[in-house]
Amino acid sequence: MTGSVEGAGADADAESVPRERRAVVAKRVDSGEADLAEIRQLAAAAGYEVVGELTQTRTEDAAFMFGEGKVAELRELVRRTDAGAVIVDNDVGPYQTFNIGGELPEGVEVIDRFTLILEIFGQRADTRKAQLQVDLAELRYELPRAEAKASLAKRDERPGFMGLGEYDESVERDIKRQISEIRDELESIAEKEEARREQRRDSGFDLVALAGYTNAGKSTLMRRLAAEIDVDENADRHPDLDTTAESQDMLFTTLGTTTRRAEMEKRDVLLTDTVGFIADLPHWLVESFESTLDSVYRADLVLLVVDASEPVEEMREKLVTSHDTLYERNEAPVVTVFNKIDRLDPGELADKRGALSGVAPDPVAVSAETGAGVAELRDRVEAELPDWERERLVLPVSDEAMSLVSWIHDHGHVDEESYASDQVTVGFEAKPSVVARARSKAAGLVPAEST
Ligand SMILES: Nc1nc2c(ncn2[C@@H]2O[C@H](COP(=O)(O)OP(=O)(O)OP(=O)(O)O)[C@@H](O)[C@H]2O)c(=O)[nH]1
Ligand SMILES: [Mg+2]
Repeated sequence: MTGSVEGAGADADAESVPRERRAVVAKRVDSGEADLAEIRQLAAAAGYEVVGELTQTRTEDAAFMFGEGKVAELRELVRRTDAGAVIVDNDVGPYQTFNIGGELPEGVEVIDRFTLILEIFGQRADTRKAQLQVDLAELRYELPRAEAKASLAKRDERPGFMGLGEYDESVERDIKRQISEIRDELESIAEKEEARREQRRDSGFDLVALAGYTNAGKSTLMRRLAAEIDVDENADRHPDLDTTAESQDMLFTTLGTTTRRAEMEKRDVLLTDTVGFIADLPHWLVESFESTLDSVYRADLVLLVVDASEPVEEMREKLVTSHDTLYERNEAPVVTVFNKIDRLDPGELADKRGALSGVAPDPVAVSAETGAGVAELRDRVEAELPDWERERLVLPVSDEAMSLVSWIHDHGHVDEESYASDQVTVGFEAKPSVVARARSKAAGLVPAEST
């Protein structure tokens, strides 16, 4: 214990956070009660300490978002808590942001929900692709603001403002040019990734993707499924497995995509973990991160992970939104996974299954943390993956035939292999494309005596 005698520990802790990281969170709703839980989590994920909060239920004020009395209250709260930022969980327009800022003490920043999410993404962007996506989202956020300024300046006939008009038009052009450059680069990255997916499919892998809201437990489940094969003798063959994506009780822990091998009984599965969904994102932000979700949309099977410890209505809402997002672009089968069942008692789980049977007909219940239900999940993955074809080839004995047999071992599941003096028989199951290639390779083989 550091046994301090000087007053309340909480205050002492708060003092150590720099002012610009001390934030007041605020939210307005038209009716009902404003819920600050998510914006608090987002603020924490971005590294802010929430030192005060304020809510209001009323219709939107065009100038200030909140009522003027409430803005005065906000100013007092900011002063009292010595906050350096106000985080507003509403879609705050550029003028509203400016107006609120004008009422606050000098230097206090006004941040809206989307800017906050962008800030988190910016901090976590650790690949070229993630950085490009963050840049793209920022530019798309700026563009309508630059357009508004340019058209205002153009409308203004006063000669002194003409120069400003030209200036702002060039800013707008510059933003558009940067957007198109970033799009080109993202497209070429996407093409490379698509080629890699195809190559992996050709090698006999099934591609399984984890999807779901942020903090549902995707990364923890990924580690669990990958770890399932990482026992004893396999341990040193996959040294990277225990350093997979990190997990924290925090929104948007994972931003990039991570792919790991997860051997099932027969199938060779590549499991991809990626960025989580979050509610109420504007379309430009979703579109900017679209290609991150390509690995989900182009998978052979999607595991939709839901935090089953949340209230049933929240689960329903997230399931419905996730299904809409997925089915719009994705043709692969979706298996719903109820995660964190270690936090529920069996009765509660049964109730939730029943209540959600319309949106999640046959979910697999697991705890990624304890491993409960994970074996059943692996069986479901194998059952839901697109069917393999059966084939039985009789080959002449030759070096080429031997290398074809080992190719088949690598790309499918061999259950019969017998050798006679002049021929090899190999029976196997594999993806239709692999079977087709094995057949054509076999047709090209010539008996040993004629080579
Ligand atoms: N009790 C319990 N906690 C879990 C379980 N699975 C995950 N968690 C916790 O939930 C939090 C989020 O887990 P992650 O695996 O990071 O979630 P995620 O879906 O990858 O989140 P993002 O990367 O932010 O989208 C962490 O604190 C985990 O320890 C579970 O089965 N039971
Ligand atoms: Mg994650």
